[in-house]
Amino acid sequence: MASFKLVWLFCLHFTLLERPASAHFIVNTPPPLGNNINNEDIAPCGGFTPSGSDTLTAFHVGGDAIDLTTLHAQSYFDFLGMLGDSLSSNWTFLIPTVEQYGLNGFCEPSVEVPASWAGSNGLLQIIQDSEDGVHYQCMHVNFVASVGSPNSACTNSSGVSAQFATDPNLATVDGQTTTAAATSAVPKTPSSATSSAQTSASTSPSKSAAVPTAMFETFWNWVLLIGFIVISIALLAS
Ligand SMILES: [Cu+2]
Repeated sequence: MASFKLVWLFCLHFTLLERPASAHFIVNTPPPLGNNINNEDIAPCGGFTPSGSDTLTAFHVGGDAIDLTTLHAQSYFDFLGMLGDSLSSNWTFLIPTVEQYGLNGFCEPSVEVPASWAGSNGLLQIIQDSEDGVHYQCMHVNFVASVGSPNSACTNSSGVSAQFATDPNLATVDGQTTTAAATSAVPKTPSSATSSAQTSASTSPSKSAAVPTAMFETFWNWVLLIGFIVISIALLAS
């Protein structure tokens, strides 16, 4: 019986303490400031701070590709940008909120920023709202004139789809005051969204506090945890 207890505690240890960190989303192009799955809930840039020594990636104001890998079967994404890297000015919404389905590759092939940004450095920000919270990533870029050439690496994995939608939770998180523009007359697949209607939609530059990472993401994780505890107590008391 004692050896069984040991084996049980060994399993318990790996189940509760060594669980792999839950993953959220990864930015492939343009390269993000950094990617740390454990800090991805920290606004505004997933725990990273832009600096003057960052390597900047050219981003065409007339439309350029943003290539993601998402590890959630369903989530909402907001795409924002700002001039400079002080994080003190307002973020500008680049396209309406996107609701996305399916795992792995997700491509926004042509995201536009205001034409007047050409020639300046700035930041792009992506916010994901998924079942386990709100996650952030930023990219440090230099905005350049004209339209980017299509990026062949930026593709949707099979089964991936997306549409413009309204997410009340994201609207609260990022201070988006109107969702009307996001729901009318938008293409089924957001590929060449206009940016004019969505610029300067943010009235509140402050982000709400980051949502703490949930150790146990779903109901079934809780069931598993409680089951382990009950059985462990019964074993140890026997
Ligand atoms: Cu996640």
